[in-house]
Amino acid sequence: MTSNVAYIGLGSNLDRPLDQLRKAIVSLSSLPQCRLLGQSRFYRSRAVGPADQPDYVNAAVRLETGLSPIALLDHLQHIENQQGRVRHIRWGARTLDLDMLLFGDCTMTTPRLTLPHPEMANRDFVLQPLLDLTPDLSLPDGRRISELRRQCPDNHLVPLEDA
Ligand code: J1C
Repeated sequence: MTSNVAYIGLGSNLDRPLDQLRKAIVSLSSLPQCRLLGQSRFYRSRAVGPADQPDYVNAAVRLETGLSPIALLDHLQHIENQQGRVRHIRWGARTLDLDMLLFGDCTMTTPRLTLPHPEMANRDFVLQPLLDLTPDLSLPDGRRISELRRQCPDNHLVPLEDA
């Protein structure tokens, strides 16, 4: 079996966000052909997008997986649906988002899946959790996550002490 290391970003700002993320991590850790290699700290972050919504909790996990990228995406969307993700307005409040940030060195652009995740480079709530997991991580094009983190806009990221 060929396996890859994938990084998944988690976000929520509705219905007890920290519980949503903890529950999603339990689901991710029991996916078929997958093994949870690590999880970041949990962070509170100010909403990017419309300002009239609660703060988010964000985190990331590192998974070893024998699944294909699309099969993994299917599972992520199933978990989102299980936790009651309703597609409201674009950039509005949400109970659970699961984003596939990186899948090995895979790069692809298809209607359902773009890798690496197109928006990760300028979001501190994605980059900092990745650095918790793998401080020397780089994108497939060689750019260092630590360098992107230094350059990206400040979104008032605060680690949750009691997480
Ligand atoms: C579609 N997709 O994207 S939802 C899906 N590539 O149907 C997929 N790599 O088919 C497709 N991973 O807006 C294409 N899905 O957290 C991928 N996110 C891929 C997954 N502020 C892919 N502070 C649409 N924190 C899909 N989040 C893609 N503000 C978009 C959910 C899954 C993330 C947000 C803070 C946040 C935000 C906004 C409102 C901008 C935030 C945060 C959606 N998250």
